[in-house]
Amino acid sequence: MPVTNHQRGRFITLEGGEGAGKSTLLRGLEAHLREQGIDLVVTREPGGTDVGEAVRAVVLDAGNNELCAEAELLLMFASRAQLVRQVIEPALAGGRWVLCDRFTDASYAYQGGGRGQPIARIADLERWAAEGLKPDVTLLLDLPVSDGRARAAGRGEIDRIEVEGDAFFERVRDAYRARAAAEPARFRLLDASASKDDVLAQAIAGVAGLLPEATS
Ligand code: Z5A
Repeated sequence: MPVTNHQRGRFITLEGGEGAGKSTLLRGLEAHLREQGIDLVVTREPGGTDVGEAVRAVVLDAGNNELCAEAELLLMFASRAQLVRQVIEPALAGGRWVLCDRFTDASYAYQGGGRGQPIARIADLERWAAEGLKPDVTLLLDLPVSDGRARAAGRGEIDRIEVEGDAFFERVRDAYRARAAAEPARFRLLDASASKDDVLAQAIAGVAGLLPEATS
């Protein structure tokens, strides 16, 4: 029997700049959703599949400093194409929810805003490689760049994207905020400068409308 729209799972993504607290929030939100009885798949980008994790190693390896912006964009979408087809779509079609640490908005913010890749080119890739898949809700952790970088400092090795300067990350933040303003129905703009508990509470409120009791 075909899966109806009603049975389809929900797709939630987490976005934000460096050190905004996505990994921290992901753990808390995953626990909350599981407590609500949600059957959940948790994944990340780039990565989430064997192929995607291999791509992640290439794009984040600080030794690959010759990687051009066009190749970086295509690699992000190569990982995404695999993740959508191998993990996300099958889960959603089977009624499972998916919680993903970053998705296509990150390409608009980093490769579009940060690297200056044409937005129309990213939109083409989104339609083709990501099957036009959009999250039901995107939680954007917004934080001043200097605060995020201070949080991330001292974590150890710096990856190929983290070596960029503040101006790059300001463009990334601007691009994220512009996307949130353009799609207010999908985005929840979270104040990531609040305490960890407060950020989790903001996120729980942000996804509450997706829960079965809220929609029945
Ligand atoms: N990328 C891209 O360019 N294009 C794409 O399409 C995609 C990705 C999908 C890997 O992402 C890189 O890939 C990323 C974008 C690029 N590069 N950068 N920069 P990632 O998500 O794996 O890595 P990340 O963005 O570097 O995440 P992160 O730096 O690990 O940060 P986070 O997960 O947002 O933060 P965290 O680890 O939860 O928290 C950082 C610290 O702050 C930690 O000590 C926490 O305890 C602390 N923290 C967290 N929340 C709080 C609050 N609320 N208050 C105080 N302290 C806090």
